Amino acid sequence: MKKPVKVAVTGAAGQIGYALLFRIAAGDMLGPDQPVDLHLLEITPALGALEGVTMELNDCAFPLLNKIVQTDDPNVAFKDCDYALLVGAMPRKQGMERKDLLSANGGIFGPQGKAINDHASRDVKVLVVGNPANTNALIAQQNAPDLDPKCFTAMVRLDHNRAMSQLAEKTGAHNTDIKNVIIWGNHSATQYPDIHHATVKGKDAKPQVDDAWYTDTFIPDVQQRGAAIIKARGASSAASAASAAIDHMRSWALGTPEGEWVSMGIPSEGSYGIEPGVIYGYPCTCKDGKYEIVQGLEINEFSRGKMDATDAELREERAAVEHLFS
Ligand code: NAX
Repeated sequence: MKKPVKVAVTGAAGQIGYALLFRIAAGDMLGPDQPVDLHLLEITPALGALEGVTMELNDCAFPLLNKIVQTDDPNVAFKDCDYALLVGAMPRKQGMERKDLLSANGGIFGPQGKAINDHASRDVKVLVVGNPANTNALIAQQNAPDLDPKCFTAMVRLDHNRAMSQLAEKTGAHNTDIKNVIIWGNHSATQYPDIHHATVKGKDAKPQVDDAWYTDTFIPDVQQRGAAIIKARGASSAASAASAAIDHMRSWALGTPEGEWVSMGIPSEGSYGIEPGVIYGYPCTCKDGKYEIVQGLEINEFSRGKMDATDAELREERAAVEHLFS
């Protein structure tokens, strides 16, 4: 059996946390031969609820769960951690402007970025789930100057999985027949779900659907799926978000299959004409614990416009939080 790795999860007593922790402990994220220590971070008033979650984790008697640390101190939570899933965030309250939301989250992700900088493993893999995920990841990364910026990623994998599922349903195929969709840009309504390079059962996806369905149904449905879930369930996506977080980390840690890519929100270095620095959804392949952007994809005029629009939103978000960078 391998040596245990340390996995920090913030917002551990929340609804995504409740769907996420048991799967990490069961080995779904890092494999059936990788024991884990769970470092669970919550705000002080939620420590009681966290104790309940911990009791349930213990009651599962998971063979791979080595140890649980519960804390309200980020310095303890991120100590020597190899993986960090930043789920806890400030929810949008009624009447709150996006700008206020961004700043309020800066109060969480700035200090957490600093604690990661000061205490985590030097090649920690950080996934930000808490919204606005891309810009929260940027705030954390900007407060961790001693770490490689590539340690910080944001989750667009739920959108990626939603796109796969909707394309499968439309074409009468199974999810496993769908390869290489892309979510470009922000995890927000400006995200661009792109099927120009996707395949269904090994054949180009785009000619298998009509243009009107692609532009007027598929793209808005993927963009608005979160709102549709809230309307139907009366609560935001939780199990599917947790599942996507597991997928993101598993791909990053264990690799992507040959010839296939996944979508990850990662620091742009200018690929595909995107503003350097913003955390942007790109098609990525992963190998040996590292990710790389898939280069050289042909971008048509339609895609260019959509990719630039979501880039513009991320630049605006960055401008609203720049004062929070260390
Ligand atoms: P919940 O409100 O159920 O749970 C959030 C938890 O975070 C709470 O237990 C809270 O006490 C804790 N928390 C707040 N501030 C904290 C801090 N400073 N340190 C540690 N813990 C803290 O929300 P949940 O449904 O679990 O969603 C969590 C976040 O995921 C939200 O921001 C949500 O918007 C976001 N989502 C992101 C998605 C994505 O694809 N990137 C999709 C799903 C989800 O909407």
